Amino acid sequence: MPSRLLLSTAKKIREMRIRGASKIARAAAEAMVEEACSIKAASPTEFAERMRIAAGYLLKTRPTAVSLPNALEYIMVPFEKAAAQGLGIGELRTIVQSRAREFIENSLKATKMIGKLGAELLGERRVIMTHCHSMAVVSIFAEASRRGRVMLAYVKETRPRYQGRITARQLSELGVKVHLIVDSAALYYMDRVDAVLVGADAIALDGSVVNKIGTCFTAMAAVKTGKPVFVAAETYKIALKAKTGSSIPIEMRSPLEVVSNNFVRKYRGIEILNPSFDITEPAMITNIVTEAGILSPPFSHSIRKVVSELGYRIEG
Ligand code: RI2
Repeated sequence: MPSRLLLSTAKKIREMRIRGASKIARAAAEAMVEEACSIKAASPTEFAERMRIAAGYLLKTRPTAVSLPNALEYIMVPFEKAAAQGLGIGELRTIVQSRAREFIENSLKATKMIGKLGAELLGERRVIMTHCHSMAVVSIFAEASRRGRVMLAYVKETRPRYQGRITARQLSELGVKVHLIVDSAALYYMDRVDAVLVGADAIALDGSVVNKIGTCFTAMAAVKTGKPVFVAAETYKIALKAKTGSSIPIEMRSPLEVVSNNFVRKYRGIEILNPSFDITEPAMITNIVTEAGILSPPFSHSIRKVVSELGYRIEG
C-alpha cells in the first residue's frame, strides 16, 4: 500500500478537490517526491516496486487528463532505467526528486509562456468566451490585462461542477469585466464575442481536443457564427498514444454531481449520465497555443512537428 499522504492526494484528485489538468499533474509529481522520501525499503528492488505501486494509484484517479500519465512517465521512465542498471535507493530517490521538481518547474513556466503567446495571438480581440476553468486560459487573460488591454469575458458556468465560477472570480480579480452565463446561452451571446478560448485535458495527434463537457457545443456555436476557436494547452497534454480523439477515454462521473441523493432514490428508473469531457474535432479549431509555439492546421502535421522537436516519443 502507498503511504497515507499519497492516498490522500489520490483521493483529492479523484474527488476534484485538486483539479485542472496541469494542477493534477503537478500534485501527482509532488506526491511521488513525498512517497520517495517516506518509503523505508530493505532493497532497491523493493523501493522500485513501491514507487511503481504509488504511480499506479495516482494514475487510476482520473482517466482523461493525459497530463497525469505524462507527468508520471516523466519521472518513471528514467527511474526504471536507473533501477534496471542496479542503482541504490539513495540514487533512485534522487532521480524521483529531480525529475518531479523539473516537471513542476517546467509546467509552471509553460503556463506562463502560453500567457505571452496567447496574448499575442488574441491581438485586438478583446471579447472572449470561455468554458470551465483552465489556468492556461487565465494566464492568457492575465498577460493581456498586464499589457493594458481592456478585456471582457463571457464565462460559461460549466455544469455540473460550476468551474466557470472559479474562472469568473479569477478574471474579475485580474480586472477583466466578466459576464457569467448559463451554459446554454453560449450561442445566444456568440455574436458579441471575438473568439472562444478554452483549455484542454488531452490533445490527440490529429489535433482533436478533449476538454470539459460542453466545449464541443461551444466550438460549434463559434464555427456557426464565424468566430475563431483557440485552445491553450501545455505540450504535456498531447496524448502521444492517441492518433484521434476517440481513443482517449472519457471519464464518467457520479450522478450525484448532477442531482441529489433524494432524486436518485426517488426516481430509480432514471439513469443519470455525467460524462466529464467531450471531443472537439480538429476542423473546428483555429489554433492551439502551446509553450513551444502556436500550432496551426493541419494539426496532424504541426503537432507531430512540435512533438519531434521536443523529443517526445510517439507510441504505437
Ligand atoms: P488547466 C479541467 O478539467 C478543464 O477541463 C480545463 O479546461 C482543463 O482541466 C485544463 O486545465 P477538470 O479537472 O491545466 O476541471 O489549463 O475536470 O488548468
